[in-house]
Amino acid sequence: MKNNTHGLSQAQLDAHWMPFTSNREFKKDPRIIISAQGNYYTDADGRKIFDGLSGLWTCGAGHARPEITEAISKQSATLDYSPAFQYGHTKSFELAYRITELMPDSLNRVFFTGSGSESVETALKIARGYWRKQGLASKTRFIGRAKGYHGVNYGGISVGGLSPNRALFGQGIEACHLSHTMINDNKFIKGLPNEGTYLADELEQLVALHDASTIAAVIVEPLAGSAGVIPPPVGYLKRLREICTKHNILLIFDEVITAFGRMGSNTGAEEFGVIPDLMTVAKQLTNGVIPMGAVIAKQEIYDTYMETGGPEYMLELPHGYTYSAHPIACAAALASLDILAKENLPERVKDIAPYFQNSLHGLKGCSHITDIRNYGLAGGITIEALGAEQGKAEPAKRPYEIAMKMWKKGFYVRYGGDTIQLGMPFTSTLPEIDSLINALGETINEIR
Ligand code: PXG
Ligand code: PLP
Repeated sequence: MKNNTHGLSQAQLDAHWMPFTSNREFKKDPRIIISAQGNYYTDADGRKIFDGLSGLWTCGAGHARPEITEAISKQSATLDYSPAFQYGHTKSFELAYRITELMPDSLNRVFFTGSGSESVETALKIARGYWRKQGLASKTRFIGRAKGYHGVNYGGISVGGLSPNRALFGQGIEACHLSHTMINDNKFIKGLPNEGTYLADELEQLVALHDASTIAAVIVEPLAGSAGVIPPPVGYLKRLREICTKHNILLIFDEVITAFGRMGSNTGAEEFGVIPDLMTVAKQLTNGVIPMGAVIAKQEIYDTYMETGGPEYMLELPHGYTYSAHPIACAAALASLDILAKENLPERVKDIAPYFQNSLHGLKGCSHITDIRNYGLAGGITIEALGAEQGKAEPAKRPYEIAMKMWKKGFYVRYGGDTIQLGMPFTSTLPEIDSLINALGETINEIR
């Protein structure tokens, strides 16, 4: 067996089919992370690497927080697992209540899942069931948005709007899509763009085409993350809300990236002043330490299930995961939300966001950059496709090369499609922002 420098054999490397990874490229020259502390990773060569995406938008409070470590260790020694169905443990109720305190008032019923994808699937099912329970069984269609990312399960890829995530997988569920808001007028705009609010009116056209009697819900990310950070035009989400209310269509905000601080508020709903009927969360809920997600519903939706649930011993919602409300995940989430509150992290994000914004937009003028977008501590840069002039476009090549060079220089940034994404830790210092942005500018200019 051949050993590579990381002590892993080729057979071991080959055995793991890695998610959303170029497996063949990775396994030739693996990027192995050994440990993490605060805002930095240490790799197999002992190098310190700044975490410019907070894990995968997960670890805003920084890595290896002792409060979370302790909570997990205590919980696993006390109650490591508890059957999720028909029996309960105290932490899930404490956590559910704690989450509702961070939500807009009317969102006050929490269903736990194991991830963002499961949260999306759960929200879509709750939405369809809600209408069916009211005798409106034809309301099954979902409306998503181009460039939307809602995880990888069949419901999520159906409402999602990233074609590479759908192309291989055949028939999904009934869904159509609004246009995205990444229009030419909005290039290099700092924060929320003023143009593009009119794009919300496409919802009226889709309702006219399909009829509200066939539509269960609209699902959007308040700020699209995976597509490369697309902040909503001013008034856009409010307009979607008005049209949904007018036509009796549920509005779902997928806040897997935007909830718990990233936008400078507890949620995107709070930050942008628009209240959905259902919200999906995950990632930052446990600071990324343990998988956990949740769907938060308006009480009226929960009450509808209860009122139509039949005899009391019967299930109102035949849905749930083995790991729903896992006790260790609940303990991690409680500790993580404690840190968020104690250290005022959403406020800290709001405080340093203008600095991040100016620093990031200072990259305008570097080679290949065709757009820069930001809000809170999220930033997206579009890179012109290699070979676009010759009609042989390779949109993902330059972002890949940029991210690899950055890794070598000691900075982790995310690349996806034709974009580079930044999701700075909430605990970033201003010099850390400067050094990441400087290295990024230098690196982008080095690329052919
Ligand atoms: N909805 C949204 C809005 C997300 O951002 C999911 C659902 C799915 O969550 P899970 O936990 O099933 O992965 C996500 C996840 C990126 C990146 O590079 C984004 C995500 C995941 C991995 C990478 O932007 N978002
Ligand atoms: N597949 C099989 C055969 C199962 O028994 C279960 C759960 O009991 C599942 C899938 C679903 O797993 P989970 O509840 O972790 O989503």
